[in-house]
Amino acid sequence: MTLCGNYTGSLPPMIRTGQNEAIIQFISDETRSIESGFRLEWSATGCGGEIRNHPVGVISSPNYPNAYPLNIECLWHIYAEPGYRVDLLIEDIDIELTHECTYDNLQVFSGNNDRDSPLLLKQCSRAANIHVSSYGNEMTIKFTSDLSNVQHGFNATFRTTERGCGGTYFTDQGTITSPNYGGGNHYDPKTDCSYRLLAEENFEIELTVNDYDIPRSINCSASYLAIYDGFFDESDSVLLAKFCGQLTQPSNQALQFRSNNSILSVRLFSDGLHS
Ligand SMILES: [Ca+2]
Repeated sequence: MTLCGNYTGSLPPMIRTGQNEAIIQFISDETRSIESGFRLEWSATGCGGEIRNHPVGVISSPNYPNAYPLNIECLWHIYAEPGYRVDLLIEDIDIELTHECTYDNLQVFSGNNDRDSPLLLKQCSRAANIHVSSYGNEMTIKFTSDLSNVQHGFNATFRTTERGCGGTYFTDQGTITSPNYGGGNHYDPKTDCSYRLLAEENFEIELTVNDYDIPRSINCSASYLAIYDGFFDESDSVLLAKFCGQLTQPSNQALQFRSNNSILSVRLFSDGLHS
C-alpha cells in the first residue's frame, strides 16, 4: 500500500501482513514540506512458538475458550532436554468435525517438524483427555483452521519426563550404549535417544563405534545409529555416519570419528514400525 496526502476524519484501513514481517518505507524529496508526517501503530497477533526446556506448560488455540479464528495455522515446537520425552494431555478439544479432519484439525508429531516427523495424532470433533507422548525429546503441534465454521478449539498441558536414554555428557571420557544393551535385551521398538558429547572449548572429541546391531532398512531410514559433528538438531551440524544392520569385524566402514569443534552428537532412532 502506498499513501500520500492527508486523512482527516477517516483513517486508511488496517493492513494485515501474511507473515511475521512488515516493512515501512517513508520517502520525501528535496522540496521543503509543511506537512506533519505520519504516525502509525502496530501490534503482533499470532499463535504457536518455540518452547525450550520448560518442564511444564499450557498451550491452547487462539481465543480459547472462545472460538478460534478462521484461516489460521499455528505451529508449536516443544524441545525437552535430551533423554526426556514430551507428554501432552489434551484436556479439552472441540474442532469442526469433518471427514478425515480435512478442514480444521489438531495434529501432533513426534519430532521437530510437521513434514517428516511421525504423526502421533490428528484430531477434530469434541473429545477430552487425550494423551500423547513423543518418542524422543521433541514434539510439534499444529493447529489449522479453514475459511469457514469454527468451534472452541483446544486446551492442552505438556510435561517433560525423563525417558532413560540419551543425555548430555561433559566428561573427559565415557561410554554410551543403547537402552538395555548387552545381556540379550533389546531396546524399545520406538526409540529416539539423543546423546550430546561436549568437551571444553578448543578440545575435540574422538568417538569409536564398538558395536551396533540395528534392523536393516533402505538408507537406514527406519532405524539407525547416526553420528553428527555438532548438535544433530542444529542446522550447522554435519552427519558423519549412519549405521544400520550389524557390525562385522574387520569392518570396511570408518568407525572412528572426530569433532571439528567441541561437540559430537549421537542419535539412536527406531520408528517402531519395523522390527
Ligand atoms: Ca473450519
